[in-house]
Amino acid sequence: MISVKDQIVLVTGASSGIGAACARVFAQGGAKLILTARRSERLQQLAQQLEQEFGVAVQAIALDVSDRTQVELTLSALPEAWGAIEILVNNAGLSRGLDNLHEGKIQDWEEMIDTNLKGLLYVSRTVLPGMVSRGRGHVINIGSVAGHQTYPKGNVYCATKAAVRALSEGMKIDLLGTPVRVSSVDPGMVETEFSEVRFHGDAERAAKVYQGLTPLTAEDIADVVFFCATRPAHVNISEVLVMPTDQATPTLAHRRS
Ligand code: NDP
Ligand code: 8X3
Repeated sequence: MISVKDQIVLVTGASSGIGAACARVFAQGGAKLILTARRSERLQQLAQQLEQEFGVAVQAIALDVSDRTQVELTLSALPEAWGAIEILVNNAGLSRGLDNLHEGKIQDWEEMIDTNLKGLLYVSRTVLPGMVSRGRGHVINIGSVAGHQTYPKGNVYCATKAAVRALSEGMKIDLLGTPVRVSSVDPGMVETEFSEVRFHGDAERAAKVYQGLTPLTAEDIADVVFFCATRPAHVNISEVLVMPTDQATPTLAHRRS
């Protein structure tokens, strides 16, 4: 296992769920954190907590990954001591709606494509050149089981996650010959704000997604991300599919009630 102590780790979408859990696990390991998301108040709170609890330095920066100019300006304006990002966790993402394709809402599609696909690309394109020129770095993309199997009404969300899978593969291929590593961590059901966001704030409908089964927690996924990041330099964990014991495929889950 290699240490992440004093390494600079950038987590996108760190204001909740898997991103916030990743921030915590890297803080516990002594990393220096750059936490980004759109909700800056939440980020500030998390940053304060982690600084107090683990004595690490944290930069909390409001950033909408779907805004290319904002991504480029924000990341290129990092203080000099924070520029050498060693680990990038491309986590920011969302689903919007669960509709038949022929009835889907275009605005939902745009938001998913702009965030899950284009946002990941904008951030990676800005951070990767530094990793290559410094000769060290690791990109960890949060994909999904939805990128492995399309499920009814998941159409565009599944397409964005299939694209993330293809991009992880493409990054690994294009970075061959450099020491930069690329991993994809692909979860099944994780209980976070994900379903509430998907259903545009309908908490009751969101709760039903996890009813009668034991879903994964954000911490379960953060553990796997941390595992990938702490393998020896010659080991690249390329892809990890992590499912709840109660879920076999996106559409096949065991519910007790
Ligand atoms: P949450 O809704 O809890 O967290 C999503 C995070 O992404 C938030 O911090 C949110 O912050 C951020 N985000 C959304 N849009 C943007 C944007 N445009 N710019 C910057 N940040 C953004 O859900 P999860 O933690 O579950 O989701 C994290 C990742 O995990 C996503 O990529 C998701 O697709 C993936 N995933 C989730 C699964 C699940 O079952 N929960 C399963 C498989 C994959 P803010 O709103 O403050 O910007
Ligand atoms: C999130 C898991 O099954 O809702 O990516 O698509 S699922």
